[in-house]
Amino acid sequence: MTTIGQPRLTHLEHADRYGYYVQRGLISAEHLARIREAFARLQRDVKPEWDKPFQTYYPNVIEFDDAFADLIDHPGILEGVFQVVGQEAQIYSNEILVSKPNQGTMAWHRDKMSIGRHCPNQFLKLAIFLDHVAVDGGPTGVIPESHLDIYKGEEFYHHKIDFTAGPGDVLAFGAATLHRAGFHSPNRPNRPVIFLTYVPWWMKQPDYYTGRTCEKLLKSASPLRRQLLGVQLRPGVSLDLHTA
Ligand SMILES: O=C(O)CCC(=O)C(=O)O
Repeated sequence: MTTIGQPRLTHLEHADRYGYYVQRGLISAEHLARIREAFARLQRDVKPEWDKPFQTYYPNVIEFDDAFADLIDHPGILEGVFQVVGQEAQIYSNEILVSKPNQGTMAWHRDKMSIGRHCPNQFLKLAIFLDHVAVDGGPTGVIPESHLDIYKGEEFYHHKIDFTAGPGDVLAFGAATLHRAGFHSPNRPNRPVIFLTYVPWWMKQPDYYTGRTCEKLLKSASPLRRQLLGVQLRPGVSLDLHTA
């Protein structure tokens, strides 16, 4: 967004107004190199939960390698998450979705409408990009302002943004924001994206999320990380008293 003298919107203001926000180049080159190495190993050593012609899905990746786990409490990521979700944020899910060349697009959809209907941005999904994603390379798309009327769908489609990402970019959007993976041309490579979803402490984590009981993660976890994993709120954060 261009600034012409006035302050930029905060992540919270951008999410409230448009249903998403963007952080360009947030993840350092050094961290991205670790992530790429871990992702190559993941593909070699782990059977995906599903492998469809258009998409491959690896859940719970933070348990596989610290390169992924170190994203959950990355200060830049938490800056936006704490603004939007609150200081009592915890992880809801964490996965890698690999879009594959398929000559089509995913359908526009909203995630978890039972949450999105009431508190759209309290279910905040972050797409973290490893590589450049071209407009025909399976870009994640969002529709600005589609979170403002959950009873409308198609009416919004022509306002779409196909997010052409750079390495280390983050695109965050709420449960009621229409989104999809866009056109993925046969000439483009597979497109991995790490998705981290954060919710407030009082929201239930799903059964398929297993990080809360992962010994490997818990043994070295800081109080902040224990909170994010869903174990215990960190000292100074209370549901009855928070200042963010
Ligand atoms: O892979 C993408 O870019 C979109 C993924 C998506 O629609 C979802 O996670 O619900």
